[in-house]
Formats: sequence, C-alpha cells, structure tokens
Amino acid sequence: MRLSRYFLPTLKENPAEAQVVSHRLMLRAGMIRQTAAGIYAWLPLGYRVLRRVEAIVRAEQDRYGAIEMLMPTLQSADLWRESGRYDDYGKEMLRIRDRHERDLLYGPTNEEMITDIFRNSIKSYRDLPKNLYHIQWKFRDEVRPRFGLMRGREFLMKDAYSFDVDYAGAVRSYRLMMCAYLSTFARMGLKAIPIAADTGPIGGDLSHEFHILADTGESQVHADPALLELEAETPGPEDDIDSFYEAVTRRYSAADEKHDPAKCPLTADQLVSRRGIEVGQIFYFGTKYSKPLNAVVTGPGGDSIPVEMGSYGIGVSRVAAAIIEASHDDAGVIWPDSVAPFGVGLINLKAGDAKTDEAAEHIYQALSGAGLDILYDDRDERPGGKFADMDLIGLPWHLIVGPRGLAAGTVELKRRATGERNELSVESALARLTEAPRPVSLG
Ligand code: 5CA
Repeated sequence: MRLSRYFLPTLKENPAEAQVVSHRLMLRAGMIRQTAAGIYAWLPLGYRVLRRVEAIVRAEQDRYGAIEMLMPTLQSADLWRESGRYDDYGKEMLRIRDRHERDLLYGPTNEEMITDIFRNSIKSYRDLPKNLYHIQWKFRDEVRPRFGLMRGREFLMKDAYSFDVDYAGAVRSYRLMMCAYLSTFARMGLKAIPIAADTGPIGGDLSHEFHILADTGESQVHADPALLELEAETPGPEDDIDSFYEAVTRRYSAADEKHDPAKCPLTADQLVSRRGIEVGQIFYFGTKYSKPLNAVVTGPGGDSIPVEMGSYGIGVSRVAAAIIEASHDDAGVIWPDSVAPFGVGLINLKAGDAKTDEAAEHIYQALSGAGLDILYDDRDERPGGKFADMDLIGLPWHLIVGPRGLAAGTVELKRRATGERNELSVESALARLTEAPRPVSLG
C-alpha cells in the first residue's frame, strides 16, 4: 500500500479525551475515531489489526474443535423472557421496539439464542459434544464507557458455547477452551494469566478470567507468580490437557471479589497483586439455560437429559487495545509481528528523486511479490515527519531508502522493538525481510 493513496489521519498532539495509552495511540495513529460515546469507527489501519486479532482467535478456536457460525446482533426479547434474564439484565441492555411494537434487543451476549438454535436441531446424545462460536458485535450500555476500546458500549466479541451430555464432558470442553485461550494470547505476544473468578450475570460455578497485567487495568488480580511463567507452548487438543489444566489451576489465583487473604495459601508478599485487563472469560454453568429453555437430548437409555453448557468469551476489540498497553514506548506503538497492520514500513527519504524513487519502487515490488504486506511511505514529506509517523504506527520493520545510502549501495533496516539498525545491501535487506516472521494472513 502506498501511503500517498492510503487513509492514515495521524495526529501530532495527544487528544485531551484519552486517559490511557492505548486510546491515545489508537487515535494518534489514525486507527480509530469515536462516533458516539463508547462507539468507534475502525479506520483502515486499525481495521487491519482487528482482523489479524480475529484471525488468530478463529484459528485457535478451530484448532481446539469449536465450529464457527454467525448469529445476528438483534435478538427477540421473548427468548430472554424464557430464561428470566430480560428483566434481570437491567439498564445495560439496549432495548429496541420495531414497527409492529415487538420488543427486540441488541445482544450483549448469546446464551439464549444459541440454546434456542441448539434445542431445535439437536435431539440425541450421539450428536454431542458440540462447541459453536461466532465473532460478532455486542452492545452493553455501560454507565461509564471509558478508556476507548477497553470499555466500549459497542465491542467485538468472540463467544463460544459448549454442549455436553454430562459433567465430565463439560469439564473437558472447558479445559480445551482454557488451552485455546492461552495459545491464542501467546500467539499475539501477550502474557495472559488465568485467574479464578466469580461468574456474575452469566451464572454458573466454575469460571476463569484471562488478564494482561497493566497499571491501566480495571481489575485488581492476585496470583501465584508461577502463573506468569507458564510455558508459551500449550498442549494441543490431542495432548494431555488434563495434566496441564491441573498444573495451572493448582496455583492460587483470584479476581478481587473472590480473593480472601484468609484462604490464600500464599502470604501477601509471595503474591503478585496487580491491575489487570480482562481480555477473556470462560464459564461452566451446567444446566442454567438448558433447563428453563428445555434444551434436552435423549440419553443412551432413552431418558431426556438437559445439556451441560459452558460459554467462552474473548473481547476481540479490547485485545487490540490491550496489546498496545503491553507493547509501546514514548514514540508510539510496537506491534508484535503476528498482529501488525503491515509487516514492513518502507520509507523513501527523498520522494521525487529519480534514483531513490526507482530503488524504493524496486524494493516495494519485490517485497509485495514475495507476499509481504508493505506500507510504502512515498509522500513528499520531510524525513523527520516520516520517521515519527512510522514509529507512531509501530510497524515491526522499517526499511529506509535514501540517496546517500544508495550511493554507497546500502539501505537501512530498523527493528522497531529494539531500535537496532543495520546498513545492508538491498539484496540482504530483502532476504532478511522475506525470512522474518510475518503477520497472520488477513484471509
Ligand atoms: N457470554 C459470556 C462469554 S461468551 C460473556 O459475555 N462473557 S463476558 O461478559 O466476560 O465478556 C467476554 C469478554 O468481552 C470480556 O472478557 C471482555 O474482554 C470483553 N468485554 C466485556 N465488556 C466489554 C466492553 N464494555 N468493552 C470491551 N470489551 C468488553
């Protein structure tokens, strides 16, 4: 992509309304714009990040056996009356009435809808287990939307729902999702800690939140420091997930509401007690929805069994912001390779100079031809502004082409994360970049 033709409205000044670094940098780097309180448009650069995050979430859900589908954002109120949550949910639910005076709502979550779809289609224990998920916009009319995408009103969520015939099956579904989550966050360069949690309005008796430690986090979490050192490699779906799950969950962890110093086996100074950003949560809630909605299957003996369920959420849009909270410096964002909007930023230091244009164009074509995503800064601007913009948007590699280097037969390759710079021949720079890890495919 040529920057002269792209839409990248960067800001020089810090926007006054942004209190946390991710919000500030997403506005400044031209990734998002607010359109109403807690509601954002994703500009082209931000949208590429969102889609990469989505692609990793999707790949890991698929790998651990969940099946993708898509449910609508608008839901009928009647279903929520069946579960009893229409009144319970309170003011956070956006209620809508159509022209026929029928009550609808903009979905804050989808337990009722998926249970309805399930009960109309699956009748036998032989068709279980099933885990169905979608990646869809949600709306929660938060009293205080804040921190940009961290606590929005409209936000993108991956939500999965598992159906099993018995408790043992439900536990296996839950453990598979725990592994999928740890693997998902690790692929995004994030260290996410599973924290034992209360279940809140989703209900149930087994739940973990996944937190990224950051001072700007909205929750206080307490954990055994060993949980910060989990293996980056989580077991695959065919491996021994039970031993892994037990090794993780025997370590103490608790969200603030659940933390009880009297019951904690570690003393305060042995614990990590920090602010955390909740990027995902998993729940086992048994028959909480299947019983009132009558989602039953016929068991092996011909008896009617309400299915055992769990639900598993990831705040996809929140994750995009959490990555910035975890990875930035004073100059801007530092994207991990896997989720970067473009893998390489190519800077032409003297646009309009025939030789420099020719060399930069050659590199742009060669890298694009090798399947890399390049943002080519071909604008007629001063080098200082170009460097500042490239640091701000935080692409992992910067390839700098200027007349002085070219006269000596070199270009400069900079790694954004470390600041390391190398003068290389064009051929070596191209070879390095084609071999380097790339962002996940946008599909
Ligand atoms: N039905 C369950 C799981 S599918 C559920 O709704 N869980 S949740 O309430 O914990 O939400 C899942 C994830 O969505 C959270 O972990 C969080 O990362 C994200 N999320 C929740 N509220 C917001 C919000 N207002 N803005 C951005 N992300 C949010």
